[in-house]
Amino acid sequence: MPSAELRVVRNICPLDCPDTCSMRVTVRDGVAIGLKGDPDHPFTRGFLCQKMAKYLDRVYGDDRLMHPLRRVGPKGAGRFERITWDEALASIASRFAAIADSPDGPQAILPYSYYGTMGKLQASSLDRRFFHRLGATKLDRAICASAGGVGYEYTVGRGRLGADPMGTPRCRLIINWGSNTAHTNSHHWSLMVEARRTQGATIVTIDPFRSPTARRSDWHVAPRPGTDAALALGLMHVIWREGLQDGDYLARATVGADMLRRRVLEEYPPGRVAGITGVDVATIEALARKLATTRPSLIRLNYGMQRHGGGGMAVRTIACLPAIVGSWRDHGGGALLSTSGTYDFAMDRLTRPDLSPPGTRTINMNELGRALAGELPGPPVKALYVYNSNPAAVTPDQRRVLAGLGRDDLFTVVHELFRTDTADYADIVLPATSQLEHVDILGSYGHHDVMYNAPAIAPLGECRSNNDVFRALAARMGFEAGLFPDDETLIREALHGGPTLAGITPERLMAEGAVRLNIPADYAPFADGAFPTPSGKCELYSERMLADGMDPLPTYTPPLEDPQARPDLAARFPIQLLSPPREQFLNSTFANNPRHRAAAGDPTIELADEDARSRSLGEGQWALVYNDRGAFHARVALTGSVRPGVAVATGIYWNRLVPGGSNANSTTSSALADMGGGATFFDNLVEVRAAAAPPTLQES
Ligand SMILES: Nc1nc2c(c(=O)[nH]1)N[C@H]1C(S)=C(S)[C@@H](COP(=O)(O)OP(=O)(O)OC[C@H]3O[C@@H](n4cnc5c(=O)[nH]c(N)nc54)[C@H](O)[C@@H]3O)O[C@H]1N2
Ligand SMILES: Nc1nc2c(c(=O)[nH]1)N[C@H]1C(S)=C(S)[C@@H](COP(=O)(O)OP(=O)(O)OC[C@H]3O[C@@H](n4cnc5c(=O)[nH]c(N)nc54)[C@H](O)[C@@H]3O)O[C@H]1N2
Ligand code: SF4
Ligand SMILES: [Mo]
Repeated sequence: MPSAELRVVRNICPLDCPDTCSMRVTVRDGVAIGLKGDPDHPFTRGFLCQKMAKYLDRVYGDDRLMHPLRRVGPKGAGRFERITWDEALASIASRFAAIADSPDGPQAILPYSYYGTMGKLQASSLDRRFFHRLGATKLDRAICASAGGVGYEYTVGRGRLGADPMGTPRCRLIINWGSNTAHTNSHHWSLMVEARRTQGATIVTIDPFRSPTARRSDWHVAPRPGTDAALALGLMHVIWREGLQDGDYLARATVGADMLRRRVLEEYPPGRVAGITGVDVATIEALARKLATTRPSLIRLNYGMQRHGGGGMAVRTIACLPAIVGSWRDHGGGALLSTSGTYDFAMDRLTRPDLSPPGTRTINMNELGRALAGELPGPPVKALYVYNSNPAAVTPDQRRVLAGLGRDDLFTVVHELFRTDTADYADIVLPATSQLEHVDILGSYGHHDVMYNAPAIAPLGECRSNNDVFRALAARMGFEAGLFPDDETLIREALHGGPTLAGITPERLMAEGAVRLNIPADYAPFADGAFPTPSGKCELYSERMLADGMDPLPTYTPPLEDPQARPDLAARFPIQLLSPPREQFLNSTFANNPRHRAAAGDPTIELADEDARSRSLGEGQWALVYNDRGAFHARVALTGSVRPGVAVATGIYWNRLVPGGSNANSTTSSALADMGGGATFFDNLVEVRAAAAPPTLQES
């Protein structure tokens, strides 16, 4: 017998990242020994980011959970004993059945998940069916993209449609607006750099933080946090004042152009906008002229400006710009927030919302702390089932989240690959498979391919995929077996969608790995001026917004916690804290991996020199960052990356693994944004002071 059989299997990066890379896994005798970016995939082009390049360390990490566990210590202490799957499933099923039969009913059970994996199967199929069938509370998954998603939809219409990133190399102007593209969307960044090299494109970044992307751009514009709508309205003022608008496109493809023109000319002169945004008049004028006179131009809108009280309106306002300058006309031009709406997956067939009893309540995942404290309407939350997420680290208002997770009367299940901060609070921990160990199909929110993830290796230890667990739990609960079919059936159902999926069969996906949606090579969604809105046009004026109680025209909505809007609060907490992701981590994923942790180092707080000086803080010194919600420790970093009054603490660290035992989410607020119930992580006033070197809670 040959001792070494080598196979190469096509896998897809499952992480919550717009790039959705195609990977090649080399397997010998059932063990993955190599992993690299697929050289044949047009977006991946043979490279993976530094986070995933070492994914095999994670798959085979010593700290992988390998069997089910039951808690033996106090909640949060992370002390467990091994149990069998049979015991684990029996105890979950009996507890769920008891709660469902109690006067509180099944709505006292709350699922909590996000996108630890983006796979259609492992992130949103049998899990949803299971909880819908159970009658559990529904979760509004609004932690990331919902404010901007709603604002964008009001403007350009149903679905998240945007520019084709494959057209980016054609662009001559690229604006990264609230987007740290070089780190958070690195394959798109490489196409931007290609545009600079081949077209002489100018790359602009609009960000209060001199982010790694801003540093590598040709032009960095740094508004005060949460003031992007005002900046966009100022650009419109200059464009109309100087007659630089695309009159033909405006006339045939928009509604409300005259009303918007009047508003910006009257209310948003550059002098006023400079006062709101902190961006000087000359810069506003120069940027407006550049945008209106350069084609093709792309605005890569991302999540930075959404995580503020006025985040929905900010995205809605910026999304008007391409129609005013006519940049939707070009392949690669216009705006790109997400490509996810281009996919016609049969999501309702997969998730079966019809199984959920009418009138079932929904809880916004940003309000987990309030939900666990019993502050929301409806029955108390008696059981929590967490998968694909690490709420103890990622959810705002962390002190309250942890207090809730610590409740002795709460029954918590955590299905995970690792003993996360959240798992420490679980009654039952279940071991999950990695992407190499299960099958899935994926869309993307940064390109336009459908991808097939073939299992490369058998599940390690006793690990089980999300779907395998929900099938087993459904059987224990006596649910109809037909609702919980095998993964192959689910793939077929998912692909039974609309026109962009026509001709994309499981067989084709298995053979080709990745297949572009049924859209033209020079896809430009609104080149013809038709938009999927009620009016069929780009809605600069929106009747729907008026009906929903909002200003129907773009406007500036100040942040909830801004020194101009809340001088009282700013008197005590004068610094606006941004806490965006760090290069080495994907949200809190990888924050436990030794190599990634070493590269990231201790948590930092980047401050303006004068803010540090006035607080007697020096480079590298430990500081306490705090407000009324909580506090965390970080080392002062004087990087020249922020203006006075703004600070940046990149994350997301695990509480257990950082000195002081809490991360930046101990200060963030669970207040919701103006649209979509979105999170407001970056709308956060804090104060900073010197602190003694804090102890780390646990080393592992
Ligand atoms: N390396 C890495 N990549 C990731 C992730 C990760 O954790 N690590 N996370 C993934 C996920 S889930 C997401 S949602 C995306 C997020 O992708 P991005 O949207 O690029 O992410 P952020 O870094 O949160 O925000 C982008 C920038 O917005 C800036 N910003 C903050 N407030 C404002 C504001 O008011 N106005 C403007 N103009 N800018 C502002 C921040 O300083 C930051 O540099 O990235 C994905 N990719
Ligand atoms: N302060 C601050 N907070 C933030 C953000 C920020 O920028 N600043 N970003 C926010 C954003 S954009 C997002 S999207 C959220 C992300 O929040 P989360 O979705 O909670 O993201 P992660 O921290 O990556 O946690 C995902 C977990 O899923 C697990 N997992 C992976 N695959 C599987 C699987 O197949 N099965 C199971 N059961 N588990 C699996 C991983 O091990 C990991 O622990 O965080 C938000 N929190
Ligand atoms: S995290 Fe993003 S860039 Fe990195 S390998 Fe995954 S999809 Fe690609
Ligand atoms: Mo996200």
